Amino acid sequence: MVRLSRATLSRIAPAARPLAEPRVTGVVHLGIGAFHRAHQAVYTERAMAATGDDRWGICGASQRSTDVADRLRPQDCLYGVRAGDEVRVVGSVRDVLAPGDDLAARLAAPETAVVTLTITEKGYRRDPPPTAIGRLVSGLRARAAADAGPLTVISCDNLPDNGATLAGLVAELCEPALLEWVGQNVRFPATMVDRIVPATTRADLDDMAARLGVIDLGAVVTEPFAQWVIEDSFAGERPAWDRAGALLVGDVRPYERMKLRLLNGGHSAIAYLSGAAHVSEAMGDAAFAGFLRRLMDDDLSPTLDGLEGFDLAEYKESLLTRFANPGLRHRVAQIAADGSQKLPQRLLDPARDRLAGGHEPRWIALVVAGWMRHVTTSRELDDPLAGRLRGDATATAAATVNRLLAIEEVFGADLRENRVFRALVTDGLERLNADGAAATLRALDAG
Ligand code: NAI
Ligand code: CS2
Repeated sequence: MVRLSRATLSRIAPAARPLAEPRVTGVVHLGIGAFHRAHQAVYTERAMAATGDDRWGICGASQRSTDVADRLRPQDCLYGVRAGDEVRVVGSVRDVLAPGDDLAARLAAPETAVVTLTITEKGYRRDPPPTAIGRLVSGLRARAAADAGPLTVISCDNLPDNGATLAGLVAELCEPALLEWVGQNVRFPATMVDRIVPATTRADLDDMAARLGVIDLGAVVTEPFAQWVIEDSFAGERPAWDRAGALLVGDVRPYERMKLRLLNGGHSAIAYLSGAAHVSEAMGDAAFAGFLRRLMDDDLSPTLDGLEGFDLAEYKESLLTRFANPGLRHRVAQIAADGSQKLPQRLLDPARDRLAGGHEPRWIALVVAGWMRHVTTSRELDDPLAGRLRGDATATAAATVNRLLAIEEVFGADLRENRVFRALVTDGLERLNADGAAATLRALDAG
């Protein structure tokens, strides 16, 4: 079988061919992983197709490994996206920079008007110095020197206030003159991004080759659903993402909280308590599905506001249906990774909100206990704080809770001091240690 490329596109069914062929590369993307390829790149291609404005080709950059560049470059940066049974080759990515390539020059190019990022939650840590953001700042410096015009920089990672968070980290790395230029020329809109995109497997690549009739080493598999809410605050021009289904709004926060807490918080609950290998299997367990509903209804939904007129009940039902999708082989291990960077916005912020109102967030506390069990018992812990999280798996629940609550980067100083929270997590961990997750959830279900 031949490899996917512009030269072999004619072998592919017309309905699966790219919708657009950009002439100019107006977008630079940092962290060209699976999610970007199935989300922003798809919106951008649809925006070009809807308007005929072909200035929005994407130059991806993957500065930590050459893997994506090695896969996409021989394919002219084309790759297939499968959502359910629908397959299409996406044409918006035009180039992929590998480590060592001149990213700053791309960021300083006048045709670049937008930069997007998916560098994972840990890409925004202050310690060690954030290297992707360091490279972004070098690019901004080059752009200021070249007087190349305004730029909009959009974090598409699952963080609260991702725009302001990124702007703050950039500011910390700028000298005064650059900071002034950034203040006048750069905007950092906030976004809520949503589409479940599991890491591609060998079987996915084989399946894509069978469907397309050509070999595609950049393929991604996702769900039909996609959502993108963007704060309408741009420094200059942008792709017509609104014509591709994105929502441009004044305030992203209500959507972002809802998604991070219900979807991502629900995902983390599956990761630490279901015992399943894949998300959809967890949903087949009635006791677990019941627990998930209680977590959402009792502990997470009451912390959401600003959603007047929005059908939250329907949103939650749709999440349960999306999680149950048997067509997505979404490994819970992928979600369980980097928990120290995910729990705060997904579950600890809502726990704070509930505690402040005098409520006991017991379902959240049980997931936190599940995470504590995970970090103390996993043989291969995938987390930037792994060295500090690992501990004696035979320690008492109280000792483990004490040790982990003291990690301020995760729990702040407030949750460590909160007696109600501490007691709930300790009780949860005692139950999990004594009976295991399945029996604990069954007992709660009955009680
Ligand atoms: P991926 O593993 O395919 O790609 C991750 C990218 O981040 C790679 O380019 C990698 O080089 C880069 N990266 C990893 N660690 C980094 C660090 N410490 N500093 C800078 N860059 C780093 O993952 P995927 O699926 O593309 O997801 C990336 C992020 O996108 C997620 O962490 C999340 O914030 C966001 N996202 C993902 C969704 C999904 O379902 N996969 C959906 C919604 C958002
Ligand atoms: C997941 C998310 O990996 C994880 O932690 O919860 O990446 C999730 O798939 C997306 O946010 C869905 O939009």
